Amino acid sequence: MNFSDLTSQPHRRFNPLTREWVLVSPHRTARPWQGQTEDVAAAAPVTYDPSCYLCPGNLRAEGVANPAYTGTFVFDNDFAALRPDTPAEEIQEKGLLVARSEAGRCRVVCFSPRHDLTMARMGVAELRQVVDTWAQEFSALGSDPNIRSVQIFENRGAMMGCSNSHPHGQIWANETLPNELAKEAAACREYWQLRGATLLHDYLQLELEKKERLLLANDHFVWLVPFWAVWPFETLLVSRRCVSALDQLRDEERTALAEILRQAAIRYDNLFRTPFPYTMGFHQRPTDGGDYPEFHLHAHFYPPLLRSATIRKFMVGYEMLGMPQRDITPEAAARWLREVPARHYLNER
Ligand code: H2U
Ligand code: ZN
Repeated sequence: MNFSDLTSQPHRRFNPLTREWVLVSPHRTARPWQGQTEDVAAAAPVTYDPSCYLCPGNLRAEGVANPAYTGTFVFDNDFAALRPDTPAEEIQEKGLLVARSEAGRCRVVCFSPRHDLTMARMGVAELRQVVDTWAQEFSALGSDPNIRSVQIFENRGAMMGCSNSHPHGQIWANETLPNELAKEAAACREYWQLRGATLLHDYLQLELEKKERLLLANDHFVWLVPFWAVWPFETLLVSRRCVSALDQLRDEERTALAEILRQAAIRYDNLFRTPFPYTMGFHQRPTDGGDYPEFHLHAHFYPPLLRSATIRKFMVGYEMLGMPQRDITPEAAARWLREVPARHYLNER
């Protein structure tokens, strides 16, 4: 098979981070659509919503009041999925009924006091505060000897299960590595042992040479469509320098991250002129105290929208029983995302 066949022939692509395959069927984009369409929410119109549990000064569900915060604001999730005081216990019957207790902590991070903003419409200075807050949280949670993974993420849009349009993200910190991080950490370690470089460093050099999946780049970060993307407009944000987590980023790198996050969020919103739903999050080194020179900081964006604001991808049928599959090639998605204007559609005049 030749690289030029990738645009026309059904094939599988390998994801070296998870060591799983995705089926790519470029010819299927032509099929008609008579399925479900979605309602996509417009941008929140008000800067302060008295009924929002994240706005400054308001009461949360458990009766605690938020402070009159002016930048970022972080609190322990009132409905935390993981709790620090969970006793250590185990069930094990014939290797078939197996369970273990899991301790941890869940935090909610408000990005801004403004109810109506999103990453795409916040300034670089404000986003820089978000980056600093994430880095601080990673260090503080990660320094707890019972925490081995700090998962920072943002669920955006009701379609992705986000419960509130106030700009916010979550952090789940676990006693053990979640599946995705465990797969990536193992692949990165093996690659490092074999080649003496981080997997994403070498991958980034290839993408910088080939250029066809590149979206945006600044001095410290590159945003691209990974060769093995599953979601229609899935992207990957990679640091140029081999750092294993946000805590290792220097001043100028943190600002560069804020800039590229803002730019990426604008491109996504402009794609279908809608607040673009996605789950995004960082993968960072495990926080078990080990040295992870092979782990390379990156963020994944997983958006569900397929070819307009109202048609979304579901992972059903063959994908539940077999493997993930995609119709638009990563290269076509990259071309489409690159052509989108750099200025947010709500700021047009
Ligand atoms: P999502 O919008 O991604 O669901 O995140 C909101 C989180 O905020 C959610 O995990 C928490 C929910 O448990 N939350 C509180 O901690 N306090 C509240 O008063 C409401 C929601
Ligand atoms: Zn709010």
